[in-house]
Amino acid sequence: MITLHGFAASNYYNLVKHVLLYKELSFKEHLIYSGNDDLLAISPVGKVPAITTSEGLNISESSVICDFIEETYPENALYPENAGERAVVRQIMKVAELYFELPSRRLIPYVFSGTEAPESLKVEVRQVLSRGVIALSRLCKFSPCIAGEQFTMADIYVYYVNTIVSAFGSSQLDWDVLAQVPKMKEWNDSMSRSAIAQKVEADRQANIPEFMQKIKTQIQAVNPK
Ligand SMILES: N[C@@H](CCC(=O)N[C@@H](CS)C(=O)NCC(=O)O)C(=O)O
Repeated sequence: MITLHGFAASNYYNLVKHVLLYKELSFKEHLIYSGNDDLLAISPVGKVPAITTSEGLNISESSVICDFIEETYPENALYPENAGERAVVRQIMKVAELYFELPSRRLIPYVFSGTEAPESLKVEVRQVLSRGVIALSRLCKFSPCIAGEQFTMADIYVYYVNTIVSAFGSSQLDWDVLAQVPKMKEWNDSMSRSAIAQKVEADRQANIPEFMQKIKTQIQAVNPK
């Protein structure tokens, strides 16, 4: 059985969990936070998520884990058969990671510490997000799925990327980023109504108090009063 390591407040953890649930695979969750030294034995950079396969192999990096799951458990396929179509799906995922997720994440420390991000950083983040908006407007189809008719890994991946864009990018920049990509908000809303997304969200909500306590402890350790 697969073990999924990490915590439910993490969007990266949740996207892998969504894939496992979508594929109806049996797995167990091992609650572990980044910063825990035990995580380094499983995940070389000490980040979550990581999985341990039924053969005892440890794998980290969410997109690598997604590919491993798809290749090992091809039922309920999440990539198109055609190589070109598969590349488009992966392109959407990569663009979302580089131009939506990562810039939005740069604002997280300011949100958690309750401080204002420097204007220069906001300008930089806005520029990168703007490139993401243009690229995703060109790449995404939403007809009805993100890459076209077939539900793919990109639907799951971008949905969880968008949670970070909304919570940190949009909120800090006072700019509704998702609304800039035509049809993205409607698609996002329909994704959030799926039974799997609702289960993942309920687990996320349940983990938030403990996660916030960890963050508070970390901030106090760096910045004792
Ligand atoms: N590229 C990694 C990023 C994972 C990541 O950043 N996870 C966060 C939690 S959402 C983490 O563990 N952060 C701890 C740290 O940055 O040290 C992936 O795709 O899995």
